Amino acid sequence: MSLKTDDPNYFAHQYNDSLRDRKKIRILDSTLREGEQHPGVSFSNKQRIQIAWMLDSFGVDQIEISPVVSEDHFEATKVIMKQGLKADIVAHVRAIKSDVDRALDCDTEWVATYMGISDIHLVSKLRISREEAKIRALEVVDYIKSHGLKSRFTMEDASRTEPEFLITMCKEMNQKGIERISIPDTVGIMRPRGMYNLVKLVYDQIDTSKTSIDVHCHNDVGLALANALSGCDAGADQIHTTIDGLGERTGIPSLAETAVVLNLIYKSDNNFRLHMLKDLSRTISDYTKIPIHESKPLVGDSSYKHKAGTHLAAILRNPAAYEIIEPKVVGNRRKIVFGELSGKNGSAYLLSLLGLDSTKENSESLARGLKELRMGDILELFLDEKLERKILNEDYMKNSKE
Ligand code: AKG
Repeated sequence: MSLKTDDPNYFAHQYNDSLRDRKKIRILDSTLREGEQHPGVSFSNKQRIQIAWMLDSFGVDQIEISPVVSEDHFEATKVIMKQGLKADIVAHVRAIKSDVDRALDCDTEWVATYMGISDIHLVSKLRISREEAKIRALEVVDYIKSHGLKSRFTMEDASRTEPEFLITMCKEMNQKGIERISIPDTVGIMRPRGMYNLVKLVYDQIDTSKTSIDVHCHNDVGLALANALSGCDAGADQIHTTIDGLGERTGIPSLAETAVVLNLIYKSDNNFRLHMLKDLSRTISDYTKIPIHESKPLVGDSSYKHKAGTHLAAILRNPAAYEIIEPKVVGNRRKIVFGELSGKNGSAYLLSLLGLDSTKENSESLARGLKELRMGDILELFLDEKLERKILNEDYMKNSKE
C-alpha cells in the first residue's frame, strides 16, 4: 500500500491554512538582552560576539542587545556593530535621553526604547501620570529621529494597559513615523485569542505602511509562542525569541521552536539555517551551564527518541509516521529506546542490530524477557541513516507484518 500524498503533513497543513495569506514573519532574537535577564545567565564579551555571529549566520532579521546595563555590554555592542552582520543590531534602552545617548555612542542604526504604560507600571515603577508618560515618550522619539536613527517603541505591559491609552500612544508613535511598535505580553497573561484581539486593535488603528508591529510574549503559563503566532495572524510581522527561550522568569519563545513553526507550518519566506539549531542550543547551554531539557522540542535529546514497539515498527519503515521534521534538518539525531515497551518489532530490530537471528520466535521471546525484567529502558541507540538502510534490508522487515 502506498501513501496517498507525498507529504504526510498534507492534511495538517490544510487545517493550519499554511499556504493561505502567506507572508514573511521575521525574527528578532534577544538572547543577548532578554536572555541575559534569565537568572544566572551572563555572557562574556567574547561569547556575546560569537552568539551574534551565530545568530546572524542562522538568519535572524534583528539581534537585540542592551548597551546600558554594564560597561561590558556597551563594549560588546560597539564591537558587534562593527562586524558588518546582515541582521540589524538593535540597542534596547529605557525611554530616556541619556540611555539613547549611550546607544548613539555605539553607532547603532536601530534603537528600541521601552516604557511601561499600564497603570501599575506608571504608578508603581515610573511614578508618573499617563500624560507625563506620553510627553516623555514623544520627546525621546523626537530625539532619536533627530539623530536619523531607526527605532522601535515598546509599549511595555501592553496587555494590561487601558486600551484607549494604548491606542493613543500607538497612534502618536505612528504619526511620528516610528518604524516599529512592540506589543508585549510582559507578564504572560494572554491566551492566543486575546493576543489576536490586542494586536488587531493596534493594527486597525495605525498606518501599517509606516509602522510595523513586533510581538514579545512571555511564557509564564506556557503560551508564549502560541500567543506570538496569534499576534502575527492579527498583523504583527516580527516575533521576539531567545535561544532555548531564556529570559526573565520563564522567558519568551525559543528560537528553535519559532523558526521551525515559521518554516514548516507557516511556510514563511525565511532563509533560516535550521541545521544550526541544535548547535546554537548546545553553545548556549555550555556558556550558561543550564542543561538543555531532554524533552525540549526539536533540540532536546528526547525529541527524536522512539520507544513504544508500535512506534518503532512504523519508524523503521518511515520515520515520518511519528516525526514532523527530520532530526538532521534541525541538527539533531534520531534514537531508538529498547526496554519493556519494545514489543516484538523493537526486539526483532534489536536482534538484527546485534547480528542475531531475528525470527518471530526469537523476537517474541526477547520481547517477553524485556518485559519480565521490569527495568524500563535498558538501551538507547542512535538510528543513523546508514544503519537504518542496512537494517531495513534484512530479514527483520520481512518477518514483521505489524
Ligand atoms: C517586556 O515587555 O517583557 C520586555 O522585555 C520588553 C519587550 C520589548 O522591548 O519589546
